[in-house]
Amino acid sequence: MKFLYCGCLLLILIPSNVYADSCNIEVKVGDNMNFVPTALEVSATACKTVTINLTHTGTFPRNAMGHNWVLSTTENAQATAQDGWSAGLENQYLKSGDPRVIASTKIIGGGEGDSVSFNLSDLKVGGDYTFFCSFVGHFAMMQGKFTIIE
Ligand SMILES: [Cu+2]
Repeated sequence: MKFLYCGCLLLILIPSNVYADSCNIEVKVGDNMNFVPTALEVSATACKTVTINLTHTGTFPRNAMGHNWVLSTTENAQATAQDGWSAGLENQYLKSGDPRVIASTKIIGGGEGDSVSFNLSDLKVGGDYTFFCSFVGHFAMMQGKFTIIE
């Protein structure tokens, strides 16, 4: 009797900073100011609705190193974040009812998580969108492209 041994290793290469074709996206933040992954791509054909599951893997509380995940057009992103700074932590550092906000989670601290779902049909394929954190001072570091493909 012969045993066939296959030492083949199947490697599937996926760019580590982009999740394609996923409607349910895990985003990690921590005790420093960055999002993992740093850019997101979703397919409008595959996803009617996108859910962002934001997890804070760090230990600092939300008032010290809190983060949220906010989506707006790239054009509105910086002003939306900066206008949110004065709204305070109790308002998730976003102006109440800000129409520029397409979707947003709560501000979370270490060990916490929050999710947000939104409709892709309201957005444009190929449109210019940016996700960011609206915690005071985080915008410059914590922003990434949100790309919608066919
Ligand atoms: Cu942040």
